[in-house]
Amino acid sequence: MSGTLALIGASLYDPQDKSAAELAREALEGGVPALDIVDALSAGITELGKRFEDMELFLPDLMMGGKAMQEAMEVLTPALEAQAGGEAAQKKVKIVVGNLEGDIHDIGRDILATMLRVGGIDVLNIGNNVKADTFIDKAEEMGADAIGLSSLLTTSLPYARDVVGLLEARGLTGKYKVVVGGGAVTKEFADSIGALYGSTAVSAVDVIKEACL
Ligand code: B12
Repeated sequence: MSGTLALIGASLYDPQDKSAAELAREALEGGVPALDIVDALSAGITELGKRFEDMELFLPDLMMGGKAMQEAMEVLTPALEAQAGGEAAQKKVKIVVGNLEGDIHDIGRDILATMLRVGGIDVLNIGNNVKADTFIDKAEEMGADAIGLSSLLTTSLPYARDVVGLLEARGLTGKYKVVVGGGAVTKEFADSIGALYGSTAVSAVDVIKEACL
């Protein structure tokens, strides 16, 4: 099984005869847990990013790998969501999630949205390149408990501080828990703006539930 998983991950930076989506479908049908396949894909895309940074691979490779991962996630999402349920008696936590202004890296945010739903949380996924005040408008409309900010670009990260500042300016501090995550974010950064931090989509479920329930 580990060979299959390694191949799925590697297919993102070293294309194989079969696409990542085809390999993921075969693994799923062969009984490999969907979450293990997500982990393998995440390891593969991390390696792709490293090779891009080291200039072994270039922007077209990054784009192809990103697209291949998204297609594989489309295969896996129904299986992940099928694990949801069993939480009906509890109050449902509601969260708005999106990528900060300038950032269009949506793979991780979509995984986050799926894993939060699997964990029984109501998610409004508002997409890429979201302006700071739009996060707050959408949270107000939804009656959310929390706002989740995703950022993979250091240039987008300052907008997380703007969301916190705008909440204060609009008299809404404390109404929403703010949680940040994504490759550009560190725990130290989250602490510095008074936000919660989730290093992975899976760990974010507990962080958000603990803060909001
Ligand atoms: C794929 C990819 C792309 C694809 C994106 C495809 C897509 N639809 O998402 C494309 C080709 C479009 C792209 C473009 C660019 N990219 Co890019 N990209 C990547 C790459 C290789 C992988 C990102 C990814 O999907 N990771 C996998 C997911 C699963 O991980 P994740 O996002 O971190 O999410 C997990 C957790 O962090 C968490 N999480 C995510 N969000 C949140 C939010 C909350 C609230 C919580 C709690 C948790 C959480 O949950 C996820 C699952 O556990 C990274 C390198 C890397 N290693 O990250 C570079 C990387 C992010 N890109 C980079 C760059 C520079 C760019 C470009 C500027 C390149 C260019 N010259 O044009 C553009 C910018 C586009 C833009 N405006 O956003 C740099 C960023 C450097 C920086 N620090 O600012 C990186 C780090 C590559 C590098 N090493 O140089 N990219």
